[in-house]
Amino acid sequence: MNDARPIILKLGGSAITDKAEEAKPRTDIINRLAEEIKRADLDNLIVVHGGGSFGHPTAAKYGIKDGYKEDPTQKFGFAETHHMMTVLNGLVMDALIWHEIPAVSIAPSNCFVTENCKVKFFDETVMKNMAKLIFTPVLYGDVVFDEKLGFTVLSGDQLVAYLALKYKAQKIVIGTDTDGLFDCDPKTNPEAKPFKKLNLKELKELQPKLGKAQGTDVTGGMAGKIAELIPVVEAGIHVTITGATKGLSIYRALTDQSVLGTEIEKA
Ligand code: IP8
Repeated sequence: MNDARPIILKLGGSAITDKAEEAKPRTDIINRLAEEIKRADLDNLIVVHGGGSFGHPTAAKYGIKDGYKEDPTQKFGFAETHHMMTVLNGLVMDALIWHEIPAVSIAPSNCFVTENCKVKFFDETVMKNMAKLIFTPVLYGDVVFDEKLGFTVLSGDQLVAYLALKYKAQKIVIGTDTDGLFDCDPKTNPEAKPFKKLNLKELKELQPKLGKAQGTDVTGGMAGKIAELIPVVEAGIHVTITGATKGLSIYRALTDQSVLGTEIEKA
């Protein structure tokens, strides 16, 4: 990587797609996010996006997360899920390129291999060369080959945590479809209370209480996200979770300004 420790931005699948309908992008939001990324003008940014209604329904239909069960239709499911993710990634890339960001996508299925769903191998050659020349790598939740299971799903959240720990990220910004973490689902409960700040201990206590995502989500929704973040927060990396669907929260979070959302720190 270049000398600067990276800032990692996760664009949640629930923000960039409509999870109520299969393969429905929210192109207006994707475009606004690209505008905010351009405006933040960071040369050490890594973008990772989720699967939303592109990756999850196909992955669920063929049981990709739990591995290859000798069912040949699953092989097509693996290929189709990857393809769906490249379609969503293409829309994200369209917006970034339109805003003149030197973004290049890296398909995790081509450079990550897991073992029992955890990253075992990552070929970082391309990533390192991109960092040297200050490109903006764009990764996404994807299907990957797994040394024990044959294949599985590698979530964008696991990628964020892996890259943050590997490259000692300055900070992580997570854009979701809610303004941070709440004590219950704000989309179904108007009484839901937001958490403005959480430390590691509070995050660990909260994790088992968090609900599953709405719509199909093969990688565990908010509870899965927090499980991935715990080692990152333990390593002292600051995490901001904020809304990506409106306002300028992503721009503000990327440029160290206060946002409506949840700030997570070790102590
Ligand atoms: O939305 C999952 O990525 P996530 C991607 O970050 C697939 O959990 C292929 C379902």
